[in-house]
Amino acid sequence: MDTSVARKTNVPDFATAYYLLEGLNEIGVDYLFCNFGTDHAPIIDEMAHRRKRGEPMPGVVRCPHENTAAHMAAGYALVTGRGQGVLVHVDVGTANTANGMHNLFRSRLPVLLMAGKAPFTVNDELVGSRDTYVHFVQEPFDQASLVRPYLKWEWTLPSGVVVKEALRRAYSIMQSEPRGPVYLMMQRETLTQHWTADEIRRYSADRFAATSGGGADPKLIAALAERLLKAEHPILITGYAGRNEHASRAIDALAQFAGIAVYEANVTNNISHDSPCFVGFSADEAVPDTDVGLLVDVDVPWFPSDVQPKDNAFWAHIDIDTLKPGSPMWTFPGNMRMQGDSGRILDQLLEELKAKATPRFAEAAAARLKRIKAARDKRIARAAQLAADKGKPGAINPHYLAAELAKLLDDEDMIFNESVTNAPAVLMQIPRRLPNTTVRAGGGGLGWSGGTALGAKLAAPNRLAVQICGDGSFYFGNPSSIFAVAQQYKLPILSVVMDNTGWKAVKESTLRVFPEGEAKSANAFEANLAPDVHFAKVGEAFGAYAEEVSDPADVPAALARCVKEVRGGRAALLHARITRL
Ligand SMILES: Cc1ncc(C[n+]2csc(CCOP(=O)(O)OP(=O)(O)O)c2C)c(N)n1
Ligand SMILES: [Mg+2]
Repeated sequence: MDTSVARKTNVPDFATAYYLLEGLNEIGVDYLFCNFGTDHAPIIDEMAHRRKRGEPMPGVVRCPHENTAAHMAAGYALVTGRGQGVLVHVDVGTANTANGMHNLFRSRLPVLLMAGKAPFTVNDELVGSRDTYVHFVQEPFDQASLVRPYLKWEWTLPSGVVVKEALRRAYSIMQSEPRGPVYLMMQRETLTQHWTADEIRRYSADRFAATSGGGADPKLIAALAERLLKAEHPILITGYAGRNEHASRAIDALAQFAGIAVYEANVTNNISHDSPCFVGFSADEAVPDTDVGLLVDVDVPWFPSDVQPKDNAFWAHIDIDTLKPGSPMWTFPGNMRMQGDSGRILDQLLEELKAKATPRFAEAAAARLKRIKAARDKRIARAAQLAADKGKPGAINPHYLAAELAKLLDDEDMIFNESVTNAPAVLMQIPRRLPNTTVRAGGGGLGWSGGTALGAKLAAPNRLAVQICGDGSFYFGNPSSIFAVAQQYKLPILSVVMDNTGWKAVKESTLRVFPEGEAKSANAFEANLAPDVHFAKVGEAFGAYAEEVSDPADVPAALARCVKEVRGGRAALLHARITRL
């Protein structure tokens, strides 16, 4: 039945799915990362319809697995700052994105997740009624509950007449700070409803803005500047300020002016690793001595089980998300908390400090910079020493492997570091100058680096996107889906698999809790995976260039061949046999 027949008007008349695609284009969704099912028949038909009419709509990237789709949206948002659409199949497809939604939510990355819902009519009352077995079994009571812990907003589209308003609302919420996932569900009968073009209102970006982070109360800034003027051991710890270039520069400028040691804690890189104030990825040695500490955009500045700050230290917490409402527990100190744009707040702080700085302060800051340089030099020497040991055949040293890769990368190239227990080696051996170019997931759901690299590559075709993962993480990432997308959409990424034949993190965790336990006595950590696998063949099955390397002497040439292939337009995979767990 075509409901448009009933309408006697000259105004054009289209299905809701037609306006959905138009609305997505209007809110600035460039891509839909899709895994389709029966729920999408109206959307698929309108995609063809809009294409036939030459009308704009987002590009469609079909992903064999939803994990790829969700993480491609993550990579794209990471590079552009803009959330994209992920379109999946009812409850089952939504369930397959849960790991991705966890990672996006914890990384504060926007995404508009969309899924169909089983049709609500069963007797062909409306276009799109139930017509197949799965429609009767794919309707849970609470579909959104599958991803609700990771959502800022959810809704089921009640009628096509509000489709553009719903999309604008979804977009404003996902793009407002702190950013994150939103979820829109749609039934087939809603998507096939017809509406005339003048019944569908437009909701433009200039009238319906998203909320951004602001500066801080000048009184708090003045009080913090007073503290810093008197500080003897100030430090700054940051986890994700580097998602914003301005904040990265502001941290460096403040640190150099005031002689503050800067540490990074997960998520991304935030300050040039060439900065004289950058001292590494663990503040454990410095925290107990700190008298004035700055926590800037950070989730986990240290592990309280390892280190405790002084009782009388003063901690200022500057964060786009000071409250961490997504976490039942958040334990880190903040004698003063300022929620907002960390770049703007640190600019305010530096201005205030400059106005108040005395010669004595300048002298003390200069003395601190000398101490910081000594700590830096020590760290750099230690990194070189670790990389000098190449390992043995079948047991390549990850430090050496990462250091060799570093030689082949440009400043703009992007690393997605999912090498788990070897992540510190990758961080240490591949120093970066530009912020947000070495990313670790804000979340803990493994299997993210391949999809994220693909999404980043789509957003930044001229930059190399490198996935470095453990063998366990490689499996989690559904690699056949990753390489299929790389081939189909010509998205050449480099995948380096650090294979230690299993889950070293699981073994280490057991040893941390039970250093002398039964598992240790029996040398049974339930961590070994199949030892004789050939990951290169997975890449080759999808036309990627692939190599296996186990002799350290072969590492530089193997890496160079892989990088050359990727820069030439073909995905490449290097399966490296590193020191076993
Ligand atoms: C989706 C998911 N499942 C399970 C885990 C638990 N987990 C954390 S680290 C790890 C091992 C990862 O293995 P691999 O990538 O080879 O790194 P390695 O520990 O060997 O360095 C596992 C299974 C997780 N974080 N995410
Ligand atoms: Mg492993």
